[in-house]
Amino acid sequence: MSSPLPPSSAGVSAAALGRGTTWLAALAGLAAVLAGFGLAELAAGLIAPGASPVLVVGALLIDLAPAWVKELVISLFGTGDKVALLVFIALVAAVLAALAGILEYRRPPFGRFVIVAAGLVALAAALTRAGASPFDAVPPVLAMVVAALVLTMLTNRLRAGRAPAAAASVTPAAAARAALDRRRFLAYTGVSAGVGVLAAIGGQLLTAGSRAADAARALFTLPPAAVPGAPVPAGASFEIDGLTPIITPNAEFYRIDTALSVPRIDPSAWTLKITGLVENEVEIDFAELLALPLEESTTTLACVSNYVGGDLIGNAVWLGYPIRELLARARPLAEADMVLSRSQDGWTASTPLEALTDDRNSILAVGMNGDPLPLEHGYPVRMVVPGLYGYVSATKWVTELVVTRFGQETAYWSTRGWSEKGPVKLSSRVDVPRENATVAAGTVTVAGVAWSQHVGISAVDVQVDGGNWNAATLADAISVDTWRQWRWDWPATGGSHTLRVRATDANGLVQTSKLADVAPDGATGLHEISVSVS
Ligand SMILES: Nc1nc2c(c(=O)[nH]1)N[C@H]1C(S)=C(S)[C@@H](COP(=O)(O)O)O[C@H]1N2
Ligand SMILES: [Mo]
Repeated sequence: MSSPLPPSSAGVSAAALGRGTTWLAALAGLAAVLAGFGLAELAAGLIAPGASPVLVVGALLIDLAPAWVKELVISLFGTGDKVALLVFIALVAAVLAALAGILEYRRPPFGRFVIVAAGLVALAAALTRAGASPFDAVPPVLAMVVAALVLTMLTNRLRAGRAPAAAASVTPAAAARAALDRRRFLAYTGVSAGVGVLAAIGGQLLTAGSRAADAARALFTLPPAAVPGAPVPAGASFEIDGLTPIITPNAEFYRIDTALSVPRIDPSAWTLKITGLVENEVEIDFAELLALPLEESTTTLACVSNYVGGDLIGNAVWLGYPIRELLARARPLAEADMVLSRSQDGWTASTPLEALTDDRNSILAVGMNGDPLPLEHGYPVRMVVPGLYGYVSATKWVTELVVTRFGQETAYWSTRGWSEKGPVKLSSRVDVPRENATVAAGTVTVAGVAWSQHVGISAVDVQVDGGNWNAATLADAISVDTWRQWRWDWPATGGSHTLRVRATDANGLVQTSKLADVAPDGATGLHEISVSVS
């Protein structure tokens, strides 16, 4: 900062040489860890896709997170939760790396101990993943060994370039030698970090190249529906700017799951097993599934983490085969009351057996809005169950259905404080005007959506500033399993106003104004927005 000469200058004082050493030691730690991480990414790309230390540690953190953390992360970052987690891991790793560098410089071998400890956590994370193989140990072990070796080498370099203790004893020749060593240290550090970054990029390219699932999906064409869905009625959709489209395009469909790296399943290797309390275990592969008479249905999927007014909900036309038919082949025993569906990555959901055997459109879906399921939405096969939140029904990348009892098995989120059953709650949302919008006085169109999957919506009312409830006009329903658009023409007068919406379901149940948090079984309350009228 105020140093008269740059540190690499031959005439630098001992004090100036000593000052920056802590930072340089931290830098050595960062470079060493970068080299280790990078080579581990490369190794993962070559032999163990999915076992990258960053991803396995991230996955472990996701699995360890209690319900309130999930809720907090989703409320802060929404569907950007995974990017937020990766940034968090990178920051923690950087802090630990810098700490390891300083410790190794001041008190060897404690810096290496930090690295070995972190490496063992990554190793444990890699080997406890669902479907882990012994090869998955290679990337974390490599990261640990490389980081420890590079750290030792760099801190030795740094010590060689250390200034003599007393300023008085620094001869120009000694100072010049120290400065040269310091430049060498910086060069080695730069090379280590550079190798790490290049190796990480190489690893990314390799995993991208080996993505058989992407290629298979790109070549795959959906078979036609044997039972086409009822067409979406023209009257199901008001043409209003800013109103949520009645069918959510795939690219805009919310995504919520615990999968830090999207499972990539080769459909030719995919099977679904039905096991547990059944008379007859069933196993079906992808070709067999596609050869069955597939049915089309429109179902609105909602996340239990959707707060009142939130956007973790979407509506799609799904193509799939009724789960009820496959369960009929398996013949569940009389005592069974639940199906635990399991995905390829080990995630589970508990669905009441009845919701899968009654006449609703509970399907094993292969198509979404005319396309094969997108990878993030469960390719090649997922479950879609009308009327239940996703966490208890909508298993993506599904590979097993275990017929069981609620008393016997507990699903992923139920072991983390969420309810074991999750029927979707009656709710409604204002889409236009937007929160805090300014509109012109006169007739203002207020519009939004309302849903009560598998029951249906019979009325929607809008209230201005706590006054009377005004009946909104409902668009045509597609079915009881989908959301419904509504609109109301508001004679708006100048000033600030609050608009609230309230839906009534087909059973006459009126949406409650009582506030409930999203945990443990879904939010309640009325969506309210502020608008100023000029
Ligand atoms: N395998 C797997 N399936 C899963 C999940 C998951 O974490 N893993 N999350 C569920 C949750 S909580 C929801 S809300 C829906 C979301 O489905 P979408 O991402 O296709 O919108 O998927 C469900 N299926
Ligand atoms: Mo969810």
